[in-house]
Amino acid sequence: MTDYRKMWEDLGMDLETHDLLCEALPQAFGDVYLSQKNRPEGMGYYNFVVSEIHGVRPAELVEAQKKGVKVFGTFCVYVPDEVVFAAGGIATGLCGGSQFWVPSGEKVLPAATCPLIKASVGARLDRTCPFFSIADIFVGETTCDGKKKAWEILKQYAPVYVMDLPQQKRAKDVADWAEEIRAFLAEVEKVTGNKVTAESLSGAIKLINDKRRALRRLYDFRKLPNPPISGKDCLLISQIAFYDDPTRFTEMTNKLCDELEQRVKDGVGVYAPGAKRILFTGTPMAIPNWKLHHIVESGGAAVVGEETCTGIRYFDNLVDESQTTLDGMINALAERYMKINCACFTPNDARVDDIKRYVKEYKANGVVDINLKFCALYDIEGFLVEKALKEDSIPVLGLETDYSDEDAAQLRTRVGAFLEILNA
Ligand code: BJ8
Repeated sequence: MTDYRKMWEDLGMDLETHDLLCEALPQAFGDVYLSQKNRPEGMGYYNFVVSEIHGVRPAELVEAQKKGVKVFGTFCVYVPDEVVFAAGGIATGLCGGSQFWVPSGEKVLPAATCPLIKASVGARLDRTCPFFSIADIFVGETTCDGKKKAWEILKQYAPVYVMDLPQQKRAKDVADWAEEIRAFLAEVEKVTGNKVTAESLSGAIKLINDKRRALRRLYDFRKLPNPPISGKDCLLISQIAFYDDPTRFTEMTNKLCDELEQRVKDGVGVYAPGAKRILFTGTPMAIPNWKLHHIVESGGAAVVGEETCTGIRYFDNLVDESQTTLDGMINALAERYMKINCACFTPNDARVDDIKRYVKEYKANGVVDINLKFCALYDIEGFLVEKALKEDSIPVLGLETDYSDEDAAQLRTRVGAFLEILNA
């Protein structure tokens, strides 16, 4: 294994504290992932990416920076990666999913803030995540109040650019988002020193659409009666999609899908016959937040899909590839991104429709609606989601949690009781 200590030191990281983080991850990954039986061989690539999570990709980013490439750190699936890649930059997702960074985030944020925000800010302040140290600029958005205010704090430590996301979905809002993308493009050109052309943007649209197509292909296997891959493994792949090199990620995911195709032909599935099928809805699960998938799947059920931004919301809907002008492409980007149904929109009936559609497509027996503590958006919208599902006689369990393991036993009990109802 390569020694990355020199790189971490050069990045100004706190090596002592970072060592503690590196010690904990292999144990957690072994317990949750490597303990699974009958995993596809193609998961070897994603195991490797996790085993070198703070090494291999950060080293690539550092090498690219030496050649003048700029790295943009993002926190929301509304930020159009296409624009960054079209300017010869690299976009990398930065949402923090570890409890390890929460205490540091709490030094500058109220404890009553969503763990995703606390961990993301904490990772930067702690100097224990190379991705946060590498990013030349952070790109925030105005999706929720917590994030909006967190950018102002983050700005005291690093350059931050904020995109203003409309909160309704009228034609005027789509046009406003297209304007925001234009302003972002100008900022990206300024930071990178490169011009975005119709040709480069068209290439970047294809690049990111290909990633979406690969993820869609992967998720289609989860619709089968006995999926050839676990929900936990699919979550890991989705999480890695945020920061891996898009070309390599697409290639490796398609390769894995080839293997899954063969597994299906051979009748290989990963679940016991009759395992109940669960669809998750709600807040995103950033790496290494595998908590609820692990609880549900170790309880004997199958997680067959996630209506989250670390799931279907990330890859659903492609950008129209037929546009030939820069303007047309920017409008196509706005159209596609405004189809993401985040709870920050009002009204947001389309999200409820999506969830019902996914229940059918993924043949879910029940829905688990997850909320990260202190996320008012998804918590409040949860009432409408759960009401709509109950009206359609779709069993639903609402859960609220954070990144700590303190509530694991209680969650296990609640999930166990829910599965019993489904099994009855
Ligand atoms: S498009 S879901 S990635 S904002 S940070 S809203 S959990 S209180 S992450 Fe998100 Fe974009 Fe929407 Fe998706 Fe709540 Fe926490 Fe806010 Fe969060």
